Amino acid sequence: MTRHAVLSNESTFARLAARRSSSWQKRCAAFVITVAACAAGPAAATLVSFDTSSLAGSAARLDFSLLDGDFTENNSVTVASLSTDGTLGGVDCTLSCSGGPSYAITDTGGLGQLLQDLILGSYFSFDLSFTTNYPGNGAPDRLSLLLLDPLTNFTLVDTDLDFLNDPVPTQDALLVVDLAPGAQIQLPTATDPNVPSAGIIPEPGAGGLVALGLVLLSGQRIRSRRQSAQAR
Ligand SMILES: [Ca+2]
Ligand SMILES: [Ca+2]
Repeated sequence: MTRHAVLSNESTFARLAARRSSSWQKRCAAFVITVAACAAGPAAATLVSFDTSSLAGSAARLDFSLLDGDFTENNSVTVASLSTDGTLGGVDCTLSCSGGPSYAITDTGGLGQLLQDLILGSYFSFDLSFTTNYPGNGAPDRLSLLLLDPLTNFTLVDTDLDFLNDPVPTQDALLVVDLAPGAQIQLPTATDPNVPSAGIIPEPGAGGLVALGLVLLSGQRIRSRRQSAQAR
């Protein structure tokens, strides 16, 4: 092969590498822009599940209540993909609640509430997402989940998530979230009978996907710089 032919092959390779790199960069950039647009929506959902084997066969009522603490109508909670190997029964979504089977509750009027009756199996689970607005007046709005006897509305479980003296009180909750920036899902450390959380799993957040897209872009730039250097 002549020196001219080798140079010609090398410059063809460099052109192809540059074209492929440009195409990759365009695709990665489109991915980042798309995900960043999605990031403007509600907070990423978290999959929450509880092991209800100790109460399997019992009639129960899930009570998701969002109580206003800051005297401002500024927060909402979404409960989606409610699932169990027991039997889902009637739903009451009338109090500052809308939708179905994905439900949104708000703090409009001071209280939003979703009630879901069911016959318990060995677990129930749902996707939870929420806003975290808190202007600093009063107390943060509080979401609590209670597991109740549908006949009496008394709790079926004694838990150590008891906040009777708080501005927004709750007792024997299976889950509590105080809606303020940086809000964390609080779970009980003791339950009687035993209803342990089978785990909370954050769904892939938009922020993480944006970071992944940026890593792909920068990795592609490093590779294309190396290929250009080798082709020279
Ligand atoms: Ca509020
Ligand atoms: Ca208790």
